[in-house]
Formats: sequence, structure tokens, C-alpha cells
Amino acid sequence: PEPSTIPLNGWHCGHYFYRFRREAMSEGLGPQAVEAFRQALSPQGDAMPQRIASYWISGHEVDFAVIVMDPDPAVVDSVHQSLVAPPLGQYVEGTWSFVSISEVSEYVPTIERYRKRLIAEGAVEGSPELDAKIAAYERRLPMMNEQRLRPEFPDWPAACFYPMNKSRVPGANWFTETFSDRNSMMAEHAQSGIAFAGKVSQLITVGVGLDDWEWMVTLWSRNPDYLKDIVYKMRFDVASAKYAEFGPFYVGYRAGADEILNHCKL
Ligand code: 76R
Repeated sequence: PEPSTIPLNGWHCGHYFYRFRREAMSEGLGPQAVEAFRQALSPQGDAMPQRIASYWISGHEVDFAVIVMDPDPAVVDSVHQSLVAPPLGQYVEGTWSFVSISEVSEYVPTIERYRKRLIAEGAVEGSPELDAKIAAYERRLPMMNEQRLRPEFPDWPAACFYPMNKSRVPGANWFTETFSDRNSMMAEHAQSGIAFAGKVSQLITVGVGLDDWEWMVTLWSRNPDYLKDIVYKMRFDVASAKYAEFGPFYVGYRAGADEILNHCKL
């Protein structure tokens, strides 16, 4: 392919976490910085990313977070640059970020693998039931892959963000397991996840080769209860129980620029 900064399949994804430098303020942000903050979270024209959402974040390390996706890495990064450019930048400090790209995981069953799985689970080859299930999957798969590559961000109130690795320690090295073993562990994982349909929507973006962790997990939830419920349930899946390593967890609540400022008493 032609040299390009645009990924061939997925989109660039930036997760950015910030605190307000209250120590640099005498009386709040001031009207100029407030306006710059509003504009930074609602970029227009060429700078407008395909997806952007902001959250106020619980806990003392971080005040707010922004998640941005676009095919163009410069468009994603420019949101961050607008937040730290003067005059606003003297009051806003990045605390953590994660750079990743969306993809369709190698464990998402192809039509053929889905057929094999159903047969292994007892479906009868050539039966109308099996054909109907496969036809339904064939219809759904393009939409599901679209959501994995170019996700719509649900406007649900709660969200949680954390990076993860699959371990490489002796006795639990994910990367020395066979594809078939990894695939069945991921099938168990998917079963746990499907139980949360309509309550939690997840985005798994890949940081391998791009940042310090292998994946970034974004969970959007109708209610914060489901965040702890899904993460707890998955702790018992072998793919997580034996192999997962986690980085920092952040939980936040959907908020636009004014709601963030209001929440932060600025
Ligand atoms: O349709 C399918 O069968 C897709 C199955 C699927 C894959 C391939 C799937 C389903 N995930 C996949 C890949 Mn997932 N996921 C996580 C976490 O906290 C933890 O223990 C783990 C963090 C959550 C909460 C979650 C949720 N998943 C992955 C991968 C990449 C593996 C790779 O490519 O190597 C990771 C790191 C990962 C982690 N996953 C689901 C969910 C949910 C809710 C589902 C079911 C949703 C659905 O398909 O409807």
C-alpha cells in the first residue's frame, strides 16, 4: 500500500486524562480559557474527529477524560493539543494517556469458524436450524465488525477505562498457547460478555506496538453497577483469571465542557 498515516482497517484512538492545575489559578479559569476549553471539546471543520466524548472522572488523580477516534492520527492528537495550548494549557495538565487503534480481533469467529463451533456444540450439519443461525450471523457480522472498527459512542452515563495485557509469566504465557486453546478461552470470554448485552457496550482497541499495554478497554454502561458486575464476572473466565494483567482503572460520567467545569467548581 501507499505510505500513509491512515490505518488500513481501523481508526486511531486516543484516551486522554487530565487534571486542572488549580494551583496556577487565582480565580478560576477566566473567560478566555473557558471558551478555549469549550472549543477544545467541540472541534469544528477539518479538526472535527469522527468520534469524541468527554467525562468527568472520579477520584483525586484525574478531573476529566476525553476519548477521540478518527482515521487521521493528527486529528485525534489535535484535540489533546488544543487542551494544552496556551492560554488554557497553563491550567490543564495531562496525567495519563493511551494510544491505540481499533481492529477486528483474530478471535471474532468467521462464518466458517462459527459453523464449526455450532456443530461442536451439537448442531446437526445441513439442518434448517443450523442454516438459520448461520444466516443470522452472516447478517449481523458486518454490523458488529463496523462497531469494532468505527464504533458509535453510546451516550450512556457511566464509563470505565483500563489498559490490559495478557500475561507472559512461566505457566501462564498466553502467547505460547495454541491458537485453538486461545480461541476457546476467548469464546468463554465472549459468552460472559454477551450476558451484558444492552447494559454494557465495550470497545477493545489495540496498543501493541503503540503504547505500554497491549489493549485499552473502554466500557460504556447504562448504570455504574454493570461496570463492576461485568469486570467481576470476567475475573472468573480463564482468559482473565489466568492470563490478564490490568493497569490503572478510571471511572467517569458523561459530561460536556460546561458540565465538567461545573462539576470541578471552576
Ligand atoms: O462476537 C464475538 O464472539 C466477539 C467476541 C469477543 C472478542 C474476540 C469479545 C466479546 N471480546 C473479544 C476480544 Mn472482550 N472484553 C475484554 C474486557 O476485564 C476483563 O477481564 C477483560 C476486559 C471486557 C470487559 C470485555 C468485554 N476482549 C477481547 C480482547 C482482545 C483479544 C485479542 O484480540 O487478542 C480483549 C483484551 C478483551 C477484553 N468482550 C466481548 C466483552 C463483552 C461485553 C463481549 C461480548 C459483547 C458482544 O459481542 O456482544
